[in-house]
Amino acid sequence: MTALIILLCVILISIVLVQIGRVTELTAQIKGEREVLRDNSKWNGWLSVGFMIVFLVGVFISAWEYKNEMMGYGPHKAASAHGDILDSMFNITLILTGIVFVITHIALFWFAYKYRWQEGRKAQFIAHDNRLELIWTAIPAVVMTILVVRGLNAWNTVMADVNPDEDYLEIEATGQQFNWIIRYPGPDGKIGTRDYKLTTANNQLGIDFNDPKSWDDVVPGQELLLPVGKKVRVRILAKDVLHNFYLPHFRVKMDAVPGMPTYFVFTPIKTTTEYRNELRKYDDFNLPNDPTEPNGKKRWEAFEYELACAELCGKGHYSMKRIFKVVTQEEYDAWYRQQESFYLSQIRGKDEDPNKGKVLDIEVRQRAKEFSESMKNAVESTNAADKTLPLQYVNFETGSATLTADSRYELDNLVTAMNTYPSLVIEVAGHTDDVGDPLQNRLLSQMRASSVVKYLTDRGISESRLRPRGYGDTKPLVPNDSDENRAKNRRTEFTILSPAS
Ligand SMILES: [Cu+2]
Repeated sequence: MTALIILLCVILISIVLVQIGRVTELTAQIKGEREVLRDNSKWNGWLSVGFMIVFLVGVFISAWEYKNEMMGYGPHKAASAHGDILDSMFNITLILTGIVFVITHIALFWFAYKYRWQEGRKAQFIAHDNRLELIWTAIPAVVMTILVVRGLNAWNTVMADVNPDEDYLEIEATGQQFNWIIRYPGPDGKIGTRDYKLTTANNQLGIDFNDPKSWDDVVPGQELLLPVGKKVRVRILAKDVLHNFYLPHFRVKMDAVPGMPTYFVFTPIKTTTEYRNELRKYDDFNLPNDPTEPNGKKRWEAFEYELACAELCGKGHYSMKRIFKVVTQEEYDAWYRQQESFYLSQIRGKDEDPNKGKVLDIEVRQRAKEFSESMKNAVESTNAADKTLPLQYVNFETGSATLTADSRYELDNLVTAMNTYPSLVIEVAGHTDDVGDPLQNRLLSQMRASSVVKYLTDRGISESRLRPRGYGDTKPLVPNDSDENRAKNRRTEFTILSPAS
């Protein structure tokens, strides 16, 4: 049906055009060619002037109408320290090209009117004019120089790398089909090295875990935070094809090139909340974010800083969106403290772990912290059940009461705790599973408890504060019905006897 209507329209318009042509021919015959030419020229001239005015007015009205859609205006203000430099470059280019646009537009249509065909007027021929040549070479040269010099200046400011002694946060963004993997440094502030040859399903970034700097690195889940006012340096990499790291609100855009690391340095200057409050002033942003839910969140409430991939990198390109929340330093610190080390939570003990069987500094520190926290709880608690704590990392050679070398770390924590709470008296208890002779088990557990006590007395803890006791298999934690449960029952623990709080 639509096709038929279109066809009919085309036929009708063709007929109209043919008829207009005929009418013109007829009038020309009646009036005479010259007169028609003069009339047409006059009409064309005036129409040119009319078009010039209507078009120019339209340009300025639409520019005013849509000014809030431009970068740097209204709700599209930059949220980073360098953002205004780039926005002002767009402004200068807009102003200069705008002036040229208006002048050439007026000249084009005014000349069409002024020099229309008139009886007896002849064209003037200019073969060559040095003055004109000079003017139209010099003006664009000066304008281009201003733009290029300003541009270079802006590039040098925006792309300036950080000084090594400066305070900044370095994160790493790796693009792959189809997501961004973001890595934060651990408390050491340094990101560990990588080697693509180490890439596995568990270690997608190919992080080198021989490098101690990588042990505390964090690969956060969906939520990504940045502290406001802090310089951020992003290392940008790609694993497969070309991607592009694009944070439009921060005016950050840089290619992620496979095999060639790039970087971008920027400082977020507005928190997500501050930016939302600015958007709130605009009518457009007070519309519902989801049109099907008129009472849901407004657009300004739903606003987030988005990370996108600005390179058409494949079918799933659209799904490379991530959200960066900009928050205060305190909120950032609170979030950061909750993040787990990628290595300790995902890799430790697996095939990819080159440090299997070794206790690492970072674990010793972490366990010491946990030990002192649970010790504090146990001392302060009034509940009898909380007074018994396991010595999870204290182990003995098979079938003997000799402590393994790595047991010293936790025993040293216990020494520290005994010195922190000088009135503490504890019972050190050894437990076994139900395999073997009960009497032998009792004996072994007693010897093991004594080994622990000896370790403590050797380090200056008074023997009067320590009661070693071997319980053998008499106090299992869980029924001795599987290897796993038996392992749980073979344990060393201690109980705070006094002071009872
Ligand atoms: Cu991409």
